[in-house]
Amino acid sequence: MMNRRSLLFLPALLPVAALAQPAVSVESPWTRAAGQGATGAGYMVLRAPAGDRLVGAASPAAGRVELHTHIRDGEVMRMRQVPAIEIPAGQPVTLAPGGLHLMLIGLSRPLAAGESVPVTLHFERAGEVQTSLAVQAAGARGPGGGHRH
Ligand SMILES: [Cu+2]
Repeated sequence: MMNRRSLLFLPALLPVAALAQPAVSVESPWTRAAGQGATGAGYMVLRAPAGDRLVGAASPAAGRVELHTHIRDGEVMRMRQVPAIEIPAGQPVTLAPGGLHLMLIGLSRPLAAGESVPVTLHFERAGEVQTSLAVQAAGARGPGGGHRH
């Protein structure tokens, strides 16, 4: 009995067009004023219509930038470094005081209210995305800035 050979054809092309559209958006990136050599924190809202992961960040204003979260340890909230921040498809992820944040370690210059700090975000799918953190007053609790009395 002879074997009959059949060729298997792979689907012609994978849909690479999806890679061309903007895969993530960064909204309201901000930080707080801080002194040279201090540690700053970066906050923002991240969206990825198709889902993505933030896997790293860097800034010319900091020695290094880590991804951090807060975890409850008894009655104390502690910061902990995380390897990545998941951004579920179509679901905004908020980096904010008391939760997820970028940690800017070893500021190479003071951050003064009113200026902005360039940051490069590294996403697993979207690649590098440039943003800049608007520097708010030292005690600010949100991206809007200004004092509340
Ligand atoms: Cu931190």
